[in-house]
Amino acid sequence: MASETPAKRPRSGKDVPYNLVYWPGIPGRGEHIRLALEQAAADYTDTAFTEGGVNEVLELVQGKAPDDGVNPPPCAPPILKHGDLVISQTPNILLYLGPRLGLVPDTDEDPDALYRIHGLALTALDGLSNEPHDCHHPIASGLYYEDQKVESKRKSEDYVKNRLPKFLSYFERVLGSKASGDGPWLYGGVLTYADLVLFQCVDGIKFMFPKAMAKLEGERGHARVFALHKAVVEQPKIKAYLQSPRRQKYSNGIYRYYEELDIEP
Ligand SMILES: N[C@@H](CCC(=O)N[C@@H](CS)C(=O)NCC(=O)O)C(=O)O
Repeated sequence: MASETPAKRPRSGKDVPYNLVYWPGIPGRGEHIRLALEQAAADYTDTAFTEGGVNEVLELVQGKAPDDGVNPPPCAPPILKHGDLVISQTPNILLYLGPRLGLVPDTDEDPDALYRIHGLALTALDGLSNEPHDCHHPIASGLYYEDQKVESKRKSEDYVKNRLPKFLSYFERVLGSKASGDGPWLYGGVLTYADLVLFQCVDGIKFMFPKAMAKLEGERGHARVFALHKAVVEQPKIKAYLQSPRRQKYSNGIYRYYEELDIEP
């Protein structure tokens, strides 16, 4: 009998719940983890909704925990705790969860798929999450938006005109490639965590730059990308999640709405 790969091995007992540690009040990068857990109907807790949850975030990012001789202190949330494992970095957490939650093809049958899918998730996070964040914080993450408004406008103009269409066109190309397979998904004809990441990025940018996104959607040059967004919304578990109070409103996180940055491309 083939032994289980580390990616699928239960940590300590099959039903160990996942604990997402993230700031309360914004979807933020934690949302990528929530969507994966929700699509898999996984048993999880979320510090955004637990009493004193913010203290758990602070203890971890201030290095007071985990002081267990194994897990290094994380720098920033999202952080995932699963049994005795504590890991951070959004794509790293998704790499861990993907095979466990059935959000990648079987890693025994197609061991390379994980890295292909992960590359797509990393690219979406680069161009459609990190860059939008820098549109309202182009000078310093530690400064207020109000202290970098002029530069934010310049950055957003370039983003909307050049970078956003570039990344949407890239994903349109991926979705039109043979590797995408049948159906609306990025890889192999099945929904993976990369699809959920791209959905969340597109969704956030629709909130942040509605004029640009309406124009790009209307031009039909990125029809497959917008169809993927719609197909994710229509997944029954995601649909229920999006209508639940667990889905937080966009506010002062990565995707923010500032009228002066809502630029026509
Ligand atoms: N590359 C990291 C970035 C983590 C990150 O910047 N987290 C934000 C919240 S979304 C944070 O709290 N950052 C604190 C800081 O950078 O000082 C990831 O993808 O998880």
